[in-house]
Amino acid sequence: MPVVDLRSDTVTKPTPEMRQAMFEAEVGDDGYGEDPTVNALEALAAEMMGKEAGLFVTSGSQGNATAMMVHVGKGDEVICEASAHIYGVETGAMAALSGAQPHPVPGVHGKLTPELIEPHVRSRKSNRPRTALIEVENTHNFAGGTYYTPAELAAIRQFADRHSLPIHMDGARIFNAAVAQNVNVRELAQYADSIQFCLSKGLAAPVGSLVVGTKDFIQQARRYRNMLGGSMRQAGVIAAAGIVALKTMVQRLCEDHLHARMLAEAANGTRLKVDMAAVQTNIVMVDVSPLGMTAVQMVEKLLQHGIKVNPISRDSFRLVTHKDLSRGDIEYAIGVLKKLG
Ligand code: TLP
Repeated sequence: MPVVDLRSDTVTKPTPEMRQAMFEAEVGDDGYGEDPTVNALEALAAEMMGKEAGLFVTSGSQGNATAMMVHVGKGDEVICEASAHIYGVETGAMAALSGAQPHPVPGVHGKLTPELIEPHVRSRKSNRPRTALIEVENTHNFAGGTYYTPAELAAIRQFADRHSLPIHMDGARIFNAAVAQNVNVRELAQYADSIQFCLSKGLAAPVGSLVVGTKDFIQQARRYRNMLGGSMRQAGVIAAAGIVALKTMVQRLCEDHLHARMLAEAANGTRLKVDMAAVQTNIVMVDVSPLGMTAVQMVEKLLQHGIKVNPISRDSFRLVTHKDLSRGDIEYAIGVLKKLG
């Protein structure tokens, strides 16, 4: 029986080219700014995103945490979407590490708009938390991989400027958003002051994320990264894989998007329900409630057929496509979904 791992794109393994680059990487002590491969990765990331500087961090969570520590502090509030990763899945790091509290706002397909945000911007009374940041997630994980268009981001940027609010983008999967819309990633990045994006999801590097922003922002983020124990010394060994990821793994994401659509259409053709409008990149949320069972029960059944997926809520599970799944794997998974659904 084949094993088809649709739990996450985080399960992807490094490519042979990445392993070779890791083997050959020139390294130095990054604590002194002397690792040439880390420096090259940070410069490449900044350049690709159209920002002044970049910082290599251990993970998406550490990237978001350092960005929060720079942007906000005690008594501040961060407007984010109600099912944002930074709010619900990062162990409460925002509050614990920056001192700011999240202010969750339900979006549409995980997306905020100026109209949705406006009522939540606090008045500047002395007994109110200070609205200090808008956070957007692009693509949005738990809304099913939905993306913001450049126009939607431009509208939020205009609103943020009117209220003198910076924007942080959790762009863990920003390249999925760019490839799905056939736009340069800079067109999405230009609307955010800071961006965190992951190398170790669809881009298949073994470890790491980057934070990009102004030179001043990154200088401060570097201090907080140290505070979190994220100074990694000869990190060129892993940064080398990140460079290969950025140079070779972006365009192929469209294959993951096609696979996600194939799975979604197949699931939707059974009693399982998928909101097809939300199927935009490599994530599919599947509602099992018409089967009269819980997501956990369905996940068990799928596992008996070699299909690994994660339950997301009582009624839904998530399928995530990635480069370590072949067309044959997807076709096998479709067969199982049709059989069980
Ligand atoms: N997402 C993981 C799990 O944590 C759920 C996954 O399997 O999808 N922002 C977004 C939008 C993410 O999806 C994730 C990870 C992160 C941040 C955190 O990245 P890591 O896991 O590198 O800390």
